[in-house]
Amino acid sequence: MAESFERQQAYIIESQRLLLERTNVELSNPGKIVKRYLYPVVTKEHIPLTWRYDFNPLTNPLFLERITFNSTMNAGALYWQGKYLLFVRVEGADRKSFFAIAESENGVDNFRFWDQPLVLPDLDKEETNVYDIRLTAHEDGWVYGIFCSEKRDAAAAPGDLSSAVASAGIIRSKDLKHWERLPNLKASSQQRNVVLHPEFVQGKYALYTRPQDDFILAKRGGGIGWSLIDDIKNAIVVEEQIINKRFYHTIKELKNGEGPAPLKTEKGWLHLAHGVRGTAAGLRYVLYLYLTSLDDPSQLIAEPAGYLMAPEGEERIGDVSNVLFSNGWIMNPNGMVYIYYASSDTRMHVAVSSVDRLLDYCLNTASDGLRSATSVDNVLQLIGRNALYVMESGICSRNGVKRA
Ligand code: M1P
Repeated sequence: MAESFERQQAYIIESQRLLLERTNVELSNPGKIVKRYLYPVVTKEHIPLTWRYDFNPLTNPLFLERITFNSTMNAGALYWQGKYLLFVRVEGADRKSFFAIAESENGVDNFRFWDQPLVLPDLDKEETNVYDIRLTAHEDGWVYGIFCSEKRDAAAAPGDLSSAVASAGIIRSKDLKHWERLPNLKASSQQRNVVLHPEFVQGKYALYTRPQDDFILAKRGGGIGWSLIDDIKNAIVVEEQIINKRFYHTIKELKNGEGPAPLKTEKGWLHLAHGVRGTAAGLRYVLYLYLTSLDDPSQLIAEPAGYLMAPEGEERIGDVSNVLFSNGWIMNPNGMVYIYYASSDTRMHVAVSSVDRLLDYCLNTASDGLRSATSVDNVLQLIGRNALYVMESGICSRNGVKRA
């Protein structure tokens, strides 16, 4: 018995050591806007063994897992004291999520969880689940975390154990160790994907919102909203304007949501968001970019047509398949942008780009004309502009095939 315990334990410890120390591999992707990496950066196998196993041979002679986790997904991100931090949504086999911080020196591998999960001040005993936190280092000196706080719909019919209500929970800290919980955001609709803008706007806090009539579907909620907040310690959505709309027959026709807090660049606020459409196989979640004005972050400047990233290969498969979701990215001091995204509600990945590249993409890719005719027109225009260079330079023939 003792021998089996020791062998089992040694094997599990060694397997995890190899996983945590594994070097990630950048995938070559010439001409693409972002570079993906071969391995996910945080999986449920990265979760510390002391959170999962009872190490006492007397109480766990078979060295079996005592607490099982289902996924590590939808992580907020923060660049903190030169390190890349992920506030991972850790979901248990019991379907409940909580937040746990994992850190890496280089942002692409060797993520290690801190000793224990984040313990949120427990304000409301009806709150059943918390997830999808967005971090904002605000100019007021606090680091804010805004997350979805979910509870059963009190108006649900007896026997309906699925209907839920989503609102936005708010915490803040100055050292990431001690967290103050502020009252949840008050709004007239359900809210998910609420994000704090990093600067004051007209002397107020500004929130990106996502009004929704229903727990799952946005319905009359027209897209990503914007609301100025008088008092963050008693945050109320008084007025809300839709700044990034949903459109028929697009990647975001069903719903969309702000990703992480936008990045400030010399050409505007750079936003990452998710767009959702329906398919015969269920909802499809992709990631897209848009740019808003530095003078007025609620004013759209540019939005390339379609998605920046969609599920590829194994990313397509998981608990909720065909989903990419991002609520965390980091712009490091060298202008490199680390996009942390979850695939299919199961594991975390990173894709790396630069501010220059993302701005170039945003400003030089045509916006969505919303019709096939405009899409083909965009292609014709590009062919027309290329004709001169291609013919004169002799690099390749008109259809892009290299000349013999
Ligand atoms: O399952 C996909 C996603 O579904 C929801 O997305 P949204 O907030 O746009 O409605 C969330 O539950 C999210 O966590 C999940 O990844």
